[in-house]
Amino acid sequence: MGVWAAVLTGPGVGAIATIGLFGQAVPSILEAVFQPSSSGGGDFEVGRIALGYLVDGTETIDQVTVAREALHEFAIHCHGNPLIVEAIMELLQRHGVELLPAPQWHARVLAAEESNTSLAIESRLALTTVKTVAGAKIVAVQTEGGLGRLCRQWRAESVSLDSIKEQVAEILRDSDTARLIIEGCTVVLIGPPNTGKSTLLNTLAGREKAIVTDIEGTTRDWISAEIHIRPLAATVIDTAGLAADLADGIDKAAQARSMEMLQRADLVLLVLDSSCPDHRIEPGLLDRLTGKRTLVVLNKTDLPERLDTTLLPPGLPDPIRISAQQTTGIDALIGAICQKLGVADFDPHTPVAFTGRQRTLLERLATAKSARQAPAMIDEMLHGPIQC
Ligand SMILES: Nc1nc2c(ncn2[C@@H]2O[C@H](COP(=O)(O)OP(=O)(O)O)[C@@H](O)[C@H]2O)c(=O)[nH]1
Ligand SMILES: [Mg+2]
Repeated sequence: MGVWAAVLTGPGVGAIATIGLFGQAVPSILEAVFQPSSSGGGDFEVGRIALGYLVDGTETIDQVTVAREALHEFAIHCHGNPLIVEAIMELLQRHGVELLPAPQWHARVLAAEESNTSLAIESRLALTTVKTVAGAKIVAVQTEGGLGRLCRQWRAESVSLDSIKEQVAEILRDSDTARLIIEGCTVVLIGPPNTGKSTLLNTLAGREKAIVTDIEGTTRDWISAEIHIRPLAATVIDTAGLAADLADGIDKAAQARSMEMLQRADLVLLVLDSSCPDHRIEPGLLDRLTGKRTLVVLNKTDLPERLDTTLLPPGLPDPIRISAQQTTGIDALIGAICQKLGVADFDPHTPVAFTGRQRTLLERLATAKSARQAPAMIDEMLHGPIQC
């Protein structure tokens, strides 16, 4: 085993930075580069912190603390100037330390602890990027419960391949929903100009983020806000208005980008103006909504309703009535968003795959030709090499 190091704090200037070090040979490297301020400071008992200087020959690089966090795991806390951090990393590299990006370092350190299953390592890593508290809960339970428990049960009870396949199909479906909670989802606001998309984004975000004006086509490009709609973290994207009667070059380009956004959306909110007799939906738009989870939002219900909803194109879901400006109907809209995405009552203990590796293995299980292939795949799920 070599020695691995990574900068564990974020990039840029900070008061302090933390460098993680892992490996059996860390103490001998520290002996060469660390001068403790007090006698006995270089003994490095587990759980102790030593103050001292990192030195490169006769040159002092920085005053630091070194903590031994576990038998082979150390943390150097230095000053946060990126130049100091770089000099320390370069010094360590010259002493044979392998420098890694932080996620890879974490993964290797976790993998070196033999008691960790692959699912446990992936869970610990996913917890560093998860977007919501609800997502953290889902990820955290998959080791002992959820997917981990099921895999162990399949192995211990020699469950039939048919029954495994049935359960896998359900896990894969639930994983799509869980992904929205764990990784966040994208909600795109789309519709003709001036229907109140930017106002709705502002209302959802609770702050002035989008430019709101009554000149048609003001939202020339897209603008987004991260909004916590429990249990979701949604990136809500306000697109340029889509209408057939906007023909100039800039708006054509902005409309093309709106269409791109539409393709990537987990949910589309088609925002219409209830005070306008004509719904003004661009003819081609509905084709592009085919297969997309869509909600129709009738905005400006504080004004007299002049839109005849019976004349809306067929196939659209029942509209949700709101006033983005008066902030009425917003709770119902949020409820409808969660319902539509299937996250409203999602039980965090539901077994789900939360990494590409897990998903690929489940897909292989789902198409396994013979029951003899299953045990190896299940073992790989629990103990196989992880990607990071
Ligand atoms: N009465 C009323 N006006 C609204 C409402 N929502 C937006 N507006 C107004 O409609 C105009 C266009 O709104 P905007 O959000 O820029 O529309 P967008 O082009 O779809 O982004 C602005 O003058 C807004 O103040 C609403 O709920 N009620
Ligand atoms: Mg706008």
